[in-house]
Amino acid sequence: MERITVETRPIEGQKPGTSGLRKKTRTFIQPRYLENFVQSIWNAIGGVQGKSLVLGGDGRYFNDRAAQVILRMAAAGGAAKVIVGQGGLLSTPAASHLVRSRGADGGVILSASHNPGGPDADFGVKYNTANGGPAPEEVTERIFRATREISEYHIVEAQDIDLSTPGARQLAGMRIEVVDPVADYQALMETLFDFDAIRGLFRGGFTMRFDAMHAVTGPYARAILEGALDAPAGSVVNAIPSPDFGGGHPDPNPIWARPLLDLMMGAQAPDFGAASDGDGDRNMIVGRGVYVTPSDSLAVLAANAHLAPGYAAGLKGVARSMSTSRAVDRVAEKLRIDCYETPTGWKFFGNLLDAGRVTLCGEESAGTGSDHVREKDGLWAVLLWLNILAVKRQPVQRILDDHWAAFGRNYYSRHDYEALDPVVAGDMLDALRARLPDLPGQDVDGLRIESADEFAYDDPVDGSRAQGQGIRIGLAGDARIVFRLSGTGTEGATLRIYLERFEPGTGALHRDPGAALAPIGAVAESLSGIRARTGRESPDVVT
Ligand code: VG1
Ligand code: CO
Repeated sequence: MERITVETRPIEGQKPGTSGLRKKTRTFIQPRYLENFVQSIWNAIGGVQGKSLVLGGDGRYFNDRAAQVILRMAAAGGAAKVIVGQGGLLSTPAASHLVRSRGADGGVILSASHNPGGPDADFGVKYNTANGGPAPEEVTERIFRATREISEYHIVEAQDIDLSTPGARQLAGMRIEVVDPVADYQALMETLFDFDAIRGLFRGGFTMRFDAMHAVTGPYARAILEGALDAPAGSVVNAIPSPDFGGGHPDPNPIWARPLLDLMMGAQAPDFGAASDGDGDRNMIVGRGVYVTPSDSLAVLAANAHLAPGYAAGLKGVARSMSTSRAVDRVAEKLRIDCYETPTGWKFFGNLLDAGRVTLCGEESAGTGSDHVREKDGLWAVLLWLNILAVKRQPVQRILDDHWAAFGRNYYSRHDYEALDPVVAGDMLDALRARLPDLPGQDVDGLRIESADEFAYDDPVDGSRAQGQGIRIGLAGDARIVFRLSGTGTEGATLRIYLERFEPGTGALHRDPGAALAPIGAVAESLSGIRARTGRESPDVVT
C-alpha cells in the first residue's frame, strides 16, 4: 500500500451552499473533482492526522465510489479511525448522532439531499464538525478558500474496503469500523419517545403509511416503525434505497410525494402518512384528509412536545428560519420561551442548540429537529407526531383545528421558480433591494406595506454576522412576503417566494391556502415583476 501525492490545481466553483457542495453528478465524477474538495476539507480543518471521522451517505449514484476515495484519502492524511455506515449508508441525522456519540472530530456525508440522484442528476458532499452539525459559515469559507489554493492531494493506493458487513477493517494503519447504520440511531429514539405507547396505538388498529421515497430512511423506518413499534408490515413503502431513488425526486412535499398525498386524501386513507427525503433529514406529515405544512407541524410539535418523555421537562426555547411561518412564535409566546429567527440552513441552529438556548428548531422546507442531534431529522419528527397521537388519541385534523383555534392560523405557501437565468434573477432582486427604503407606508394592490428590509443575522452566541439572507416585506394584518435565492440548486438560479398571512383563531380557519394567499401573491408579483422579467407565467413548484 503506497501513499501517493497527486499534483492538482484549483477547480472553479467548489463553494459550499446552504448545505454542502452540490453539483451535477457528471461534474463530481470528473477526475480530481471529489479529491480536490475532500483534500480542501482536510486542509481547512488543519489536517486529519490522528483524528476520527464518521462517513456515510444516502446511497445515491457514486456514493459507493466516493466513500472508497474518501477512506483512502483519510488514511493518506493519517486519520486514526473512520466509522462508516454499512454499505456506505448513513442518514444525515444518524451521521450527526454518530459524530456526537462516538466523540468523532467530524463527519463527511455524501448527499445532495432532496435533489434527484443518478448519473444525470445530482451529487453532494457535506462536512460536519465535532458537534455533529453542518460546518458553520466560517468553516465552509475556509474550505472554499482551500479549494482555490490547492496544489496537491494525498491518497493511498489500495483495493476497495469491504463495507458490506459490520466489523473492523484496516487501511494503511487507519482503523475502519463498519457499523449498522440504524442501531445507534434507533437506540437514541428509544430514549426520547414512549415506544410502549406508540406500540399500543398500532395494536389498537391505528394505520399509517411511511413513504421512504427509495431513499436512505427506508431501512430506518422499517426497523423502527414495523420492527420495534409493531406498525403493520407494509406500512413503510419504497423502503429500499436505490441509486436514482427509483427515478424520482426524493423531496417530501405535496408535489413530489404525490402518491402519498393522493392516498391520504382518498377513501382508503390510513390514519397517518409521512415521507422523508434523500438523506432522511426532512419530513412530510399528512393526516387523513389533511396536509400539515412544515411550519404548522413545527408549531404543533412545540405546543405538544412535552407529551413525549424526552421533552417532558418542557422546551428551553425554539428557533425557526426567517422564511418559516411565524406559527411557532405564537406557541413560544404562550409557553413564555424564547423564539429565535435564523437564516435558512441548519448550520445556523448549531450554536443555539449547543448553548442550550433552544430545544426545537424547524424550517418551512420540511425540516424539523431538536437538541438530540445537530441536524434536522425526518423520522424523529414522525415519531414525535406518533407519540403525541398515542397520547391524545385524536385525528390529525382535530389536533390542527384545536391548534388553530388556540393560536390562530398562519396561511403559508412557498412558490419556486427554478432554473432561471442567474443574471435575470439577480437583477430582479437588486431592483427590489434598491426600492426597500421607500416601500414602507406604500399601498400595493390595496395592501399597506409596513416594513421592508434585507435580513441579516447576528448570532447571539458567537457574534458572527450573516448578511443578505433574504428580502422581507411586512404587510398589514401580520402578512409577509420573503424573497430569496436557493443555495442548493445545481442549475441556474432558483427563486423562492414565501407567502404568509395570519388569521386569528376566531376567523376563517379552513380556507383554501391558495385562495387565502392570492392577494399576497399579487403584491409579490407587483413588487418584483417576475412575469415580465422571467417570462414565467407561474411558479414551477408550489408547496
Ligand atoms: C433548502 C431549504 C433549506 C434547507 C436546505 C437543505 O435550501 O430551503 O431550508 O435547509 O435546502 O436541506 P435552499 O437554499 O435551496 O433554499 V436538505 O434536506 O436539501 O440538506
Ligand atoms: Co435532506
